[in-house]
Amino acid sequence: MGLLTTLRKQKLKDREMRILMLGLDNAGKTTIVKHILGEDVKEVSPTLGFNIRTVPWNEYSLIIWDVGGQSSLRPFWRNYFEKTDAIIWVVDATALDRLQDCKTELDNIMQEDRLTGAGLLVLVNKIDAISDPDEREAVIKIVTNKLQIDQIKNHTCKIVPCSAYTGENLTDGLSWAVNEVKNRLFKFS
Ligand code: G3D
Ligand code: MG
Repeated sequence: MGLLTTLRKQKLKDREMRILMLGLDNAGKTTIVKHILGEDVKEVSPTLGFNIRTVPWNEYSLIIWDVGGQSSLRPFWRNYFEKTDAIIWVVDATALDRLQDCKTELDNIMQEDRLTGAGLLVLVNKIDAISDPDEREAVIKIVTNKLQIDQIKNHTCKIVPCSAYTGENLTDGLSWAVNEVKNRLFKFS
């Protein structure tokens, strides 16, 4: 067992998981964290640096790093990679014209050694803005194809449509991420 795995297992014993939330600006990262914490989702302003929020999740504390996604801030993302257990990558379902930019940034993240192994949850947010189920499905397909989710090999990955406004699928998505960390770290026991 590598040193990194040992350290991560120790953290799990401490009942803490570190989750890095990234994605382009305006995707809804901060609003998602607010919803999870039961705060008013209508009051949100652009994240100029980062927010660290602690979310109690069953027997765990999830330490969520919500980092600003403006292009001027993206070079600083690398400062937050260390000790990440899971990555939540947030995509704006209503901004498909930004998917190329989104893919470029995700590709950069996926190549980062310090993030190797961390589970990847892709949240396609603002799905409440699309009422037609067929259209929703089409959007998920477009995002999956454009981001080439199926070709990501060094991370266990799941894509989930969600809404920070309604809370749809947020619990399911986060549960998946937490279980992925638990399963991965404990399979070495
Ligand atoms: P960011 O942290 O990724 O940069 P924010 O994104 O959380 O600041 O949200 C950016 C804008 O998207 C906000 O609108 C916010 O209200 C909106 N938004 C976030 N989540 C959802 C969602 O699930 N559905 C819809 N329809 N909108 C959402 P403003 O108007 O403040 O810019
Ligand atoms: Mg923000």
